[in-house]
Amino acid sequence: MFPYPSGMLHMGHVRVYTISDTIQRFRRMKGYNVLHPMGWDAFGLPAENAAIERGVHPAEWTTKNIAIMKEQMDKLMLDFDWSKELATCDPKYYRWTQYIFLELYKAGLAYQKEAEVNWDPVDQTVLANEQVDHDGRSWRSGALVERRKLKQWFFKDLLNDIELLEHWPDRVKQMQRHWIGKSKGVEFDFPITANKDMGHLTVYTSRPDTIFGVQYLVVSPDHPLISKDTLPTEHAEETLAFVDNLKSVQGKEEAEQSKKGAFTGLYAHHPLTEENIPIYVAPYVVSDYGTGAVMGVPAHDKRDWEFCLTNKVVDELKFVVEPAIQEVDKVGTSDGPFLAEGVLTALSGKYKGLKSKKAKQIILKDAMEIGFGRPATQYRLRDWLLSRQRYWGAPIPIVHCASCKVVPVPKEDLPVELPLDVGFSGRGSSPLAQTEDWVNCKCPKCNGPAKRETDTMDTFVDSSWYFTRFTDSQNESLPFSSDKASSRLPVDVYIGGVEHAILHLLYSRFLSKFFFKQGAYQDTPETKPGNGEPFNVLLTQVWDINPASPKVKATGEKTTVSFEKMSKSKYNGVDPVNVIEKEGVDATRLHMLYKAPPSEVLEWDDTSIVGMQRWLVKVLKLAQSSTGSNTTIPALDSMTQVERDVYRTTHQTIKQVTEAMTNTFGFNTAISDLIKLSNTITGSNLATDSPVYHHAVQSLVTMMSPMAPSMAEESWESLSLESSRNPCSSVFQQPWPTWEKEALVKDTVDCVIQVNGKTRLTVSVPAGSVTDATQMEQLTRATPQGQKWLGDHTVRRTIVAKNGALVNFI
Ligand code: ANZ
Ligand code: ZN
Repeated sequence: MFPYPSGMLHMGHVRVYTISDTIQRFRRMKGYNVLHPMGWDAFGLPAENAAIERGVHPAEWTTKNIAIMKEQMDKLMLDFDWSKELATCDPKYYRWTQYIFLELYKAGLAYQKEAEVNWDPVDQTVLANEQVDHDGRSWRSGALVERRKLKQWFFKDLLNDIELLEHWPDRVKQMQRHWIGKSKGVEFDFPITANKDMGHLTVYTSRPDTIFGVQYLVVSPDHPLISKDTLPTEHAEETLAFVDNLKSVQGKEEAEQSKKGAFTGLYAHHPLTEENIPIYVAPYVVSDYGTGAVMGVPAHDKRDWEFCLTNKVVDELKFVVEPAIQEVDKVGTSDGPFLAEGVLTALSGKYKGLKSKKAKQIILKDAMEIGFGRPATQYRLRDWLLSRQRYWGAPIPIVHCASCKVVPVPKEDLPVELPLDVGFSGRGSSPLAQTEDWVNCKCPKCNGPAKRETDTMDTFVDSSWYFTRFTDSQNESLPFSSDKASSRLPVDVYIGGVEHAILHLLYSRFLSKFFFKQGAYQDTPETKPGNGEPFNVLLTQVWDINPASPKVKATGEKTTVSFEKMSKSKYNGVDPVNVIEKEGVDATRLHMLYKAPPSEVLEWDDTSIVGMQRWLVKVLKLAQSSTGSNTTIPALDSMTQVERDVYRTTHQTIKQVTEAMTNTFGFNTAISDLIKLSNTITGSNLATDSPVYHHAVQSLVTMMSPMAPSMAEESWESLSLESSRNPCSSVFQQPWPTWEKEALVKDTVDCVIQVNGKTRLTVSVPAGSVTDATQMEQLTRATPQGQKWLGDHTVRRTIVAKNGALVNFI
């Protein structure tokens, strides 16, 4: 995942980029054609804040930050293909983001609708969520922030299809499933009983089996019923005052929390119970889910229960469902609502005794017959609101004309460039809207006077397709060519923080699927370099997810996830550049990879980094000590015992490290295996001019190189000089070492010895001898422990199990 150019890499970046750099160096040495690009998620709020606070132009601020971070990446020895570099704020890039917007518009997937924004009444400006503090006040003016409605742009149909994701981690799929969610239910129409004809109020419910328990109805504060014209005069003032108070963030939060509501003065007729039931308004009902109205069933729904208590709606609750197995004392008490499905009670009239599942079907069928209801499906995912009333983003390529209305900018006129000469006061409408000679334009259709759309796109749009652009980053006639994208996509390994598991990956899937459906690229696995060997989405948990953040309530209520804040708070004070300068780049990289596998939380802590530094020096010394060459490695059966042992460990290590790096991204176990190998070499007393010694050190250095590139290169040079081969060759031009199966064969085996069924000791025995009972007894008696346990007893029977790995003497 590409970074936001904040001006400083944080330790989370260091971790994910070290992982990706390690994988790409490893794969390249294995002969893969790897694309390892980097770019910048360069639009967004902090640049604009810098402009308001310090008077630096966002473009200047961003360019400077990119330069700084690029230098930091170089210091980390991250080997990116800079020829593919892109920045989302570059007109050469956002031209294509605009092009994609127009394609979505053409396909009917981009539309306009009213939605709420945060409004600062003092500065008269729209605020991003990040600019509103915990008390609901503006970051700048300190005014209490209000909610206002604005016409904004949305993308729709963020489809599901999670089941098609083969190689995604289960955890991520589960998170997305929860986020999206599909709800099957029923819409009921309750006729409104008022003297004038007001039609009916439609509610959405997933529990039609509780229809007899409906004791009131509630609409959201934005519901069309809530207006001066519809509300009965004697209630209008009070009700509207209640709704007005919700316009402040604080007022709304408070009312949501306490489930406060107001009576509208209106009633509806319940066609099944024939009762007249009151209609309330409350912010716990949200406007953009279902119909924006619910039927209140306080006996069976938690929120309805709380609402009923807070607002004293009714005295007695109607329990219409009870547990299937009679546990009477648990039902109908004041403990709380009965939430589960069960069996319908006598209060449900002719449906009494039916199980909830059956009752749902029959009640729906009957309701359809009398025109009271119909089946309905709800996706819990709200459409993607992409309008931002900000300057530093890609302008939405739309023109508003008095006669032609909404007109897309013709593709040949793209990019709609951001004007650079604008004012940043932080007050009033966005800088774009205040730049009149930019706003005023000609209608592309009728040539009459028109105005540009002044909203810019959410930066999540920019970052939902950049990986596709990497395959063809210089293309000047299309976002990317179909051939190039098809030959590379989908992305094989995508690495980033798990906090992006939902929004970013969901939006990226949305655009990828759109491209795919449009035929913009094909998935042709047979032509791909990694054919048959699917890679992975790799999400690191650099920090714990703030437990309060990405929780989506069933109602689709607003969630805010603040990534910036989390990364800052966890790593405050740890500047990667300082760490690198103090500890060394290789030690930093190794330490990060060693402390935790990618999927686990890593808290940066440098107390034990000295271990890695010592090991690096040890490897260099080994390389310098080798005076042989690997040209004449003796055949296995003519090696000395010491050579044989070192050779075996070397090949065992090659096998383990290769498998760990290929299959599980287990860099931590790879490092510990490499450390063991270096210990084996040092502890072996093998002559430093032995070709086996050289081979072992060379393999060690080669396998270490993806993780510790500088020390590996230095050690490699030393080895090459000694063996008088081309001293200019780089370790990264070497093929990845392969293991010989025969070299792994052990000439001794550890055998577990039991005496009368109890495990007593292990003995190391020559391979092949273990099936011979007499020899096993001799070998065991020859050890002091064996002496102790067998003593002068006679062995009556010897049982050999597990292919000789376990022997039991009776
Ligand atoms: C009556 C009822 C009785 C409900 C009961 C639940 C339990 P899911 O399953 O997530 O789709 N609901 C519907 N629209 C709403 C809105 N705009 N704002 C807030 N709540 C809304 O949730 C569906 C349930 O969420 C609906 O079923 C409705 O409450 C509520 F024992 O209706 B239920
Ligand atoms: Zn026009």
